[in-house]
Amino acid sequence: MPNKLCRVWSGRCIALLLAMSAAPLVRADAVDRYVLSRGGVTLEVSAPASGIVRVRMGRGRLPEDASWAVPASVRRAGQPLQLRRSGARVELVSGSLTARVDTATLRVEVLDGNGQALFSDLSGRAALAGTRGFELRARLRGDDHVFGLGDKTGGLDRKGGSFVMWNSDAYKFTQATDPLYKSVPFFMAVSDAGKAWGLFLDNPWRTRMDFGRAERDTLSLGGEGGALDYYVVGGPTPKDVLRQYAQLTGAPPLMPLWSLGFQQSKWSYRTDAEVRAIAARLRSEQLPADVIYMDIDYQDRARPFTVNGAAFPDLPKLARDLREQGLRLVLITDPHIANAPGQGYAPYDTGMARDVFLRRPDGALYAGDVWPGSAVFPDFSREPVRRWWGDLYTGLTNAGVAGFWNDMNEPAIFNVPSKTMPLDVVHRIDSDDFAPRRASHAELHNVYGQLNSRATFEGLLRLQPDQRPFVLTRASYAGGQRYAATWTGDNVSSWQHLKMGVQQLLNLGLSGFAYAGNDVGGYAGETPSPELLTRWFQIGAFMPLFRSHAETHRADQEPWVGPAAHVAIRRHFIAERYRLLPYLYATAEENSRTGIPLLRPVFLNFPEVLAKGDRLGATEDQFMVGGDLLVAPSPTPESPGDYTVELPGPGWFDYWTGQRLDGAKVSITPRLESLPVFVRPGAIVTRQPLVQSTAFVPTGRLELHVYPGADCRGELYADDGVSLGYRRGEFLRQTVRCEQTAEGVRIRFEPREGSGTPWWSGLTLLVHGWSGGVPKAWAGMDSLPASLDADRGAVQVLLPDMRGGAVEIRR
Ligand code: MIG
Repeated sequence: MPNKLCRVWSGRCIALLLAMSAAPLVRADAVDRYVLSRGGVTLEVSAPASGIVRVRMGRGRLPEDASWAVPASVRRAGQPLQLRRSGARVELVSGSLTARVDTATLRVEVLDGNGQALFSDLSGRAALAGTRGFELRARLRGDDHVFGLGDKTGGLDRKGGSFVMWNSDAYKFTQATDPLYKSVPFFMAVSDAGKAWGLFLDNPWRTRMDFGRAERDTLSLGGEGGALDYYVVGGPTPKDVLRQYAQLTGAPPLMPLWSLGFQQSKWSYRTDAEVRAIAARLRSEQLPADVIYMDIDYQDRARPFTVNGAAFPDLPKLARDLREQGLRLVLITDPHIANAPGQGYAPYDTGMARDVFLRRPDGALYAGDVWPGSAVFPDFSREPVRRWWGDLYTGLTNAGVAGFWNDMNEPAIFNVPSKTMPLDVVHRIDSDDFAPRRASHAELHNVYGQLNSRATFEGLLRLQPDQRPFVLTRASYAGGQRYAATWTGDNVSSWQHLKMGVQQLLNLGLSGFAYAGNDVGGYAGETPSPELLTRWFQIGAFMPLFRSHAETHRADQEPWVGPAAHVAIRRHFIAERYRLLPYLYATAEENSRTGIPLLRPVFLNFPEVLAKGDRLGATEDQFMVGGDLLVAPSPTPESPGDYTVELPGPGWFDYWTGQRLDGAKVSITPRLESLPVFVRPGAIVTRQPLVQSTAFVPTGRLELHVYPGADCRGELYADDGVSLGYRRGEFLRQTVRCEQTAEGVRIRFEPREGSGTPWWSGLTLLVHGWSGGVPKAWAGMDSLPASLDADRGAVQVLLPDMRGGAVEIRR
């Protein structure tokens, strides 16, 4: 046997090193991938990017190289591996990572640059000992915390837990419910020292991940079918892991700015008049808002892509009139198409004509009961079907509907114990670089929602090529963040859910899904008390998606419901979100480039907090928005006693007063009207004048709040908020830095990127941390007036729009 086979594939030469190679290699060789067969099992190690190792294993031969999560362009962009051989071991080096393969057992160990094992597989080829699927055990370090896995409940740290990936409609889920709506088989392990690595198991079948629950210090990954195909990423920081995961599965596209505004939803606003009344009330109450949702009851007999003409006689006019008030419509469009032959129902008729619906193994159409009664289901695993689906949006986008909501796409089916379709329903995959083939629903179940939202997203892009699509999906799979935002489904109006929702969104952010929200106020159960609703609005105002929603047949829970004092508090927090939009939007833009989420656990920005013993527990209820704002709600919101907030270090600021705090511990006596928020020393936070909708461009000045400290910086980012112009350079991005000088503070404006023009006429600079003494002198600019804002402990200076240069404030 030759020890190297060279064959041309994708225009490149791939070196295959075979097991029986005779001559041991004496020096490191560069190979594109490494393949070895032992005992009927074939292993492949490759590196799609430096610092990322991919491992595939198959019975006999390797599994099909295709994926719903990792695009072909990424999988095929192999980085060379340096191959070293010593005895029974082969080492493959990719960047700072080394994959060590035991050639007898096919065990794989992945080591970091210091030779420390991150991932140590204990199974090797025995992982495939069963007749199908796999069972892989690996070592889990005792001090590793585990995060990710999407919207699952349980604590922030997944350690000690066991989880199943199986997309499920989980009405009124609890702390103990698993599985939930989404399957994201990706986790990050972070040691007490803040060192992180990650693993993505790319297998859409029903899988299981156990983090030391079944067996101490042991990670086990099990799958019922499909390929053993996983990626190990090496960090070494938690943020690096997220960047690497985004290299594989993509970062969310920059969403339209309006989707960061407040969104009001309800199952269901049933008539044109009711929607108009909601809009009018939002405006008359001065409650800033951007979106009103229409749930299933706008449709004719719950049939997707129809409108009940009696209740909504002129949808285009409704959409236009709302637009004038700065409000956009988002409409639900479920995947279940009414099984309504011969009734002139176009989605059914055109779908049948093109044979888009799923069938049983015997060829009969599969039908299941959902909202329209008997319904049929598009096979989204076929590209032509996704195109057909996308075209169904023509009428609604022409009517002026701005965004779409893909619900029930686990898919959820009524009146069957499994709550979904039979597993032997046949998909006929025709997509990406998959070989066209028949596949069971058992294989496609967990990607059904992802492919449904992909079809919607891609369809909207075809229909409105220069508009950023907004799609909200309930179910998804890894990589689905490229197509849609999500929410955590049917939560309950309870204090426990208010708390749990934070953890769910943090872990969604750590799993690629940066745009996510919980139904504010809670969806199911008893209607929230005024206190619960108010607290939910306060916390919701800092969540990536801020959407109020509730089940049908419940009392109203719009922000104006309840005592006036409560409404005033909710108004204040919604308004604060709108003031903070420049900061939130800059964070969203960063996310679109890096995959780093908007909502972050404290350790993501400050990995060192993990080392402080029980600090993870202490920080579980806290969260950060971007790199600079730390929000610290009560850990026991239902019975508010005093509590202590531990900040990552000293010198932080109170966001609301602007005052610098003394130590790193703050004692809080909860008051209904306040939610403690703190600012990192070194932050530069942008704020804008209050607008009632992102459709109304603010006038006046952009506020730059400077909080002096180490690594002092902030980002200005602006674009038109809705088009893809930013991809053509039509944006404005500018880094602002500050440094403490002998005499005061210098603020430096770096040169601008992009061709965009700002809405602001100038800047209001607020430098916090000044307790007294009006600043004496200015350098860099001539005679600008400075004033002391004693209440906020800040010096305030009005600046022109700064395209570059620096100003200095001297004491
Ligand atoms: O069977 O469309 O999670 O947000 O209001 C319930 C009606 C179907 C479930 C969604 C919920 C939505 C509801 N839907």
